[in-house]
Amino acid sequence: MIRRIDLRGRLAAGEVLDYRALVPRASVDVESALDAVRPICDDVRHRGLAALQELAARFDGVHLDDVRVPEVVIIEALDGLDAQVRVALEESIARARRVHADQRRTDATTTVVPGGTVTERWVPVERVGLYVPGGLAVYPSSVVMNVVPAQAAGVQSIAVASPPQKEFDGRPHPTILAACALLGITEVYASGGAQAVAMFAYGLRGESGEWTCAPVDLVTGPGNVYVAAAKRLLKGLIGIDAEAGPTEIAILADDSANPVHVAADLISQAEHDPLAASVLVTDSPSLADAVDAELKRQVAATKHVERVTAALSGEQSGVVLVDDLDQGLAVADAYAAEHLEIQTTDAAAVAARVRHAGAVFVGPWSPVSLGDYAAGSNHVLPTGGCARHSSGLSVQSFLRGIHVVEYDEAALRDVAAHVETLADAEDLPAHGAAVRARFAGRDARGERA
Ligand code: HSO
Ligand code: ZN
Repeated sequence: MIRRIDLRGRLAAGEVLDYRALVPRASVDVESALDAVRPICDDVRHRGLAALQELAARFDGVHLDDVRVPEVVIIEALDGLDAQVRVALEESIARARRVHADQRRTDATTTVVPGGTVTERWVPVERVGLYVPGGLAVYPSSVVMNVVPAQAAGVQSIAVASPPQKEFDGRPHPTILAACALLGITEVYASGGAQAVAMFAYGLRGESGEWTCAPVDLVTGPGNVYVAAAKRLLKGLIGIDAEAGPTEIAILADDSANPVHVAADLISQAEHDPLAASVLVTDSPSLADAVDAELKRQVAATKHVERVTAALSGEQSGVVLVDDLDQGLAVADAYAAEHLEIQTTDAAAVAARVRHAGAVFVGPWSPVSLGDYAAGSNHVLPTGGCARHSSGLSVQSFLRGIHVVEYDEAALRDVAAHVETLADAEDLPAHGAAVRARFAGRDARGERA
């Protein structure tokens, strides 16, 4: 069901291995979704609610009177929330808040020279739009993972959008609304896909021109390829977190790993999407065989068997056999998985050597599902190899660092010649003149700091 890539012996045979090209990887073509998304974004920009209504009818099969979910509907969703789900969500929120509170940044002032300071001030983004996908599953946990860091960063205005659901009167799923209520979010829109991102970016006006949804500064949250394409298209007008792709799990395991757990974890993320990627990297052929057998057994019994089978048998999934853990780490780093589990002896030491991963899950008691819901960590993570250059969602995603520069006269005088020299070197003499102008008159009058 899952393909094998056997790298054993190839280094010894003198081959130069390009691990990035060898690891399985889904090809998600955001670029080609741009053509479909462009007219949708334009339509929302120019026709507002009428466009959103037509798009909701076309893509979600619902008639929308209004996109804004009344506050009372959000609050009432809490009454309908299963008591156990509520307790679990509250625990998830509490843990995430603990972790994200520690990510807050304090302003730092550097005295560069006596009389010359640079302060880095951390200022939250003013207004954000958080996207919560609908589609194959319902994700109240993603409400938590988006809202908690935004709130911890001090964002004042937070709006949530999630696709309208046919079976719920064109409103987002009630569990999504209930999660919003638990987090104190009262601005929610029944809008999904590219059109939701466009609504956030351009804003939405009512009949008399007032904002129904004021434009946001930043859009975050996972979504399908159309959401990613809309983010790419509108980036610049708005900030974005990342273009999320299908979820990925990589597991680096040795002989000590339990094949039952490894198979279960591979299946857990395959359950998200037929395009999800599950990759096992191991130096143990016997573990690989045992995992194969376990996958057969467990997949037969899993609920979303079609999705899981499609994901595991897709070109994006595979078992990579390596010579040793060093090569395993090189493969894992080249893959730069959204989630990387380390199931080896001395897992913490192996994990400490990982350079590229969205999040690392260490040892037998830290499965990815824990992080998805209740570890306290964030589950909005870089996919598609973006972990090489990007981080998951955090408080930092919602902050901007502003440099505040303050020099006194003596400190400026002290460095003036260097500024002039560099300005001349760049053939920008007016830059140097702007500094000199401050001293010319004073020097002539014999004034000095
Ligand atoms: N594994 C997903 C997040 C998620 N899982 C939500 C369950 N619900 C992407 O990190
Ligand atoms: Zn998951």
